[in-house]
Amino acid sequence: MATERTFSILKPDATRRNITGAVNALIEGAGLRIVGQRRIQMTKAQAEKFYEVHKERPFYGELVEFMTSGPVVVQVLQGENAVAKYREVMGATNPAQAAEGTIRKQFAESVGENTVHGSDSQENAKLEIAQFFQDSDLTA
Ligand code: DAT
Ligand code: MG
Repeated sequence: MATERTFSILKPDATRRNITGAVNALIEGAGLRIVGQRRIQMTKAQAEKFYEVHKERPFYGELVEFMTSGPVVVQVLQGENAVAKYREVMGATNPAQAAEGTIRKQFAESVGENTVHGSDSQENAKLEIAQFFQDSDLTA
């Protein structure tokens, strides 16, 4: 296993409920290190680009609206097998199907407002990180 990085977003439902610290505790508790973190208000253009892969899906408009409905925390997480590990820590997309102990099981309100984003591959992690961070922003 190699040390790698993944991209994470704490979504507007997390900032609205002031639970970003509680979510970060689960992230760090799983052995992932937050090596970059910034709270931002995503623009519509940023959200549209970020979720471009879903643009033909029926929920795309709703997703972009939600992601711009309040501040988010963009993060880079580093650790052994970070991409797969964070997907495990997040839990299933639909919180009703998320395993016990996962972020989405504990915190997510619905399939649309599901508290966190995590990259689904190393390739996408690199692209997503580059959309929000410069290398010089990141330090382990
Ligand atoms: P994930 O975020 O687990 O990678 P995804 O990439 O399939 O899931 O979808 C991206 C986001 O889109 C997801 O976090 C929430 C929203 N979404 C997915 N499926 C949805 C649905 N059936 N209804 C509403 N929103 C949905
Ligand atoms: Mg996804």
